[in-house]
Amino acid sequence: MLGKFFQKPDPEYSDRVPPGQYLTKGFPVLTYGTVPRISTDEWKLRIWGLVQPKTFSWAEIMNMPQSEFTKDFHCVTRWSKLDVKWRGIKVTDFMKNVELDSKATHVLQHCYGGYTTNLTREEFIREDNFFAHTLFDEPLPAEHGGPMRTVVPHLYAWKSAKWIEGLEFLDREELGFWERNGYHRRGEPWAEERYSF
Ligand SMILES: Nc1nc2c(c(=O)[nH]1)N[C@H]1C(S)=C(S)[C@@H](COP(=O)(O)O)O[C@H]1N2
Ligand SMILES: [Mo]
Repeated sequence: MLGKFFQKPDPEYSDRVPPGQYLTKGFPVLTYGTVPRISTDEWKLRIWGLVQPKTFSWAEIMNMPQSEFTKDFHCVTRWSKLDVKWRGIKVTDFMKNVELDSKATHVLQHCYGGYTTNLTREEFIREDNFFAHTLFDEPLPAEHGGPMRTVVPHLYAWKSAKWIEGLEFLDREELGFWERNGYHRRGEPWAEERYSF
C-alpha cells in the first residue's frame, strides 16, 4: 500500500505520526457493515444508564456552542491523516446539559447500525473530544459518519463513533464491537495500544 497514497512521514511531521503509522493524503473510509443513511430530522441522541435519561434532537444539539477543530486522525490499520478540519460540539459543552451520576465510570457509545465502542469517563469527557457534523467545511458525508459522529483524537480512530445515536453510562467497563474482537480496551496510538493480545 505504500507509494502513491501512503507515505513515510517527512521529518517535519514525524513527531506527529505515532510509531508504526503512515501518512495518507486522502481520507480512507473504514466501516464495518453498511453505511446507515440518517437524515437530520430522524437523527436523535439518547443517553441512558447512570445519568438522567434524555433524548436530544438535531436542533437541540445544534443550539449548543459550536467549535472548530483541526486534529490528526490515526487508524489502527496504520494510516494517519494530519490536520483534519471539523466543526461541531465539544463533549465538555454537551455534558453541561447532562446530569451524570457520580457512580458513572465508563461510557459505551452506540451507533446507528449497531456499532459500539467503549471509553472510560475520563477518556470521554475531555476538552479535545467532540461531536462532529462538518468535515472540511462540508456537511459530514454519510460514509464518514454523517450527520453526526464523535471524534476522540487522542485515541485510535475506532473510538470515534460514526452515526452516533446513544451514550450509555456505566459503573463498569463494557467492551464495544472491536474491543470484544481483539482490539485494545483503550487504544492510545503513541503507546501502540493496538490489540488486546
Ligand atoms: N459506527 C461506526 N463507527 C466507526 C466505525 C464503524 O465501522 N462504524 N469504524 C471505526 C474505524 S475502525 C475507524 S478507522 C474510523 C474511520 O472513520 P472514517 O471512515 O471517517 O475514516 O471510524 C470508526 N468509527
Ligand atoms: Mo480503524
